[in-house]
Amino acid sequence: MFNKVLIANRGEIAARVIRTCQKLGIATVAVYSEADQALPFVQLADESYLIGKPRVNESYLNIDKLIKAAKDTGAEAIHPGYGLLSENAEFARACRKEGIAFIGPSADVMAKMGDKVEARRVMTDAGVPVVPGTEEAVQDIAEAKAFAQDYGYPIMVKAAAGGGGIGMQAVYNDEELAKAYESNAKRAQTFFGNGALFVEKLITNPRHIEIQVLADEHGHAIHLFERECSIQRRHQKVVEEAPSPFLQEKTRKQMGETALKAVHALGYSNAGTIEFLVDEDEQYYFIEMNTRLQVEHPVTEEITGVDLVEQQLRIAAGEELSLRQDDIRIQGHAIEVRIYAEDPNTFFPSPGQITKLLLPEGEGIRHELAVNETSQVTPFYDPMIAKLVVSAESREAAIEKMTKALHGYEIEGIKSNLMMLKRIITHEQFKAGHTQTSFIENYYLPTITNQ
Ligand code: MV4
Repeated sequence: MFNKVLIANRGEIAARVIRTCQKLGIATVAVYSEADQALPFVQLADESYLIGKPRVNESYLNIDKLIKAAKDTGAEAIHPGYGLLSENAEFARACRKEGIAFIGPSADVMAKMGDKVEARRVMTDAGVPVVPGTEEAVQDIAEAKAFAQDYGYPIMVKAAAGGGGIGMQAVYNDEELAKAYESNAKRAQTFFGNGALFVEKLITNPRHIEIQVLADEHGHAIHLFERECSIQRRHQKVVEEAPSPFLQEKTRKQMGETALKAVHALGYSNAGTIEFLVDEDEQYYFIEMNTRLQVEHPVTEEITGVDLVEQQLRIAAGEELSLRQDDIRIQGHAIEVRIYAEDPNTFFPSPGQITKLLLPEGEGIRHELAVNETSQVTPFYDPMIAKLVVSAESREAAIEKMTKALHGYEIEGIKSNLMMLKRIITHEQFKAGHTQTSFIENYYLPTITNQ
């Protein structure tokens, strides 16, 4: 096992990774920007290292500075967290070239999964169901139209280099397709430096269900069942839970086995997530693979008892998985909500000085925090300041616990989405398990002024 690990990230996930390192007796290095000096994760680490100005290009996205920090501090491995450089193959390559272990899969697999057309091809070859779509990037509007002619509208235009919904649009006829083609090619070029597009059949009102996997460097892999992440707003997830209230046992089993097929075909190692869209008939289709630890990983930890960060560290250190598939059982139900510093009416980020932070405590309540009661929320980074995770023996009990916890949660000084979260969690449709991706559009009307 490593003696010292550097965390190339910030906020709640940096703190999360540091906690597991401490549990395993691994020394930690936090890197931080000038804007983050006073945040809890910097204090929590054994050593902290200032890497630069607040802007991410001068700090958390600066590969040279991160490698230098690891060398200066003698860190043997880098944990990239999520977001930032976590799925950047060039970063993984740079780390390994310098003899630093990158806690994630091989750079080649990361690059493959980053290309959505390539990912579809790999999955198809492995026998994983993908959404019907073009096998290659389309070369022009005519090719996209030809697909629509063969398969029928509506279809989805997507960027080959895409992610997070950028460069993606549903279209219902030739005219819309022509417009969407031009604008999304441009957007994709701007965001990803690659304007290539492909098209797929539109899956209407799907659920977003993802399978967590762990795979070691010796060819062993297990899955840790699913997370349901359908409740989101503009591709920003808001509520996640495990297990899914929707899946039948038979589908759950099939999806787990499908995910393992994908992992073995890829020669994947470390923690990963296979994302599926699931339609009303429980048909599931691969859409993307995430080659990192995800924001919502705690709900899986809560229902399986597995520390995913510990497994990542062990795998990256070359250990064999000691967990067997039969060891992994779903125990109870877990729900996570993401707490954002944002205006509840406009959904714009709402930075500022926190003046009060009161956290509900109790059995089955877990906090992942980027801030404390004296923190400043700056405008430089993602406005997610905390996650609240509850677990209980059943979904009903978890909803009840979450409702109580949210009512005991107080943040002052900044605006937050706490009110929206309370409304979602107590909504009849949520309680009934009707958690399609259109949930917020359908049921959440932002009429409130503040929490
Ligand atoms: C889709 C889809 C419907 N049909 N693909 C959104 C982000 C990206 N990972 C894929 N996404 C979608 N792809 C086809 N062919 C609907 C979505 C989608 C969505 C997916 C998961 C969670 C929330 C979503 C919200 C809107 C659209």
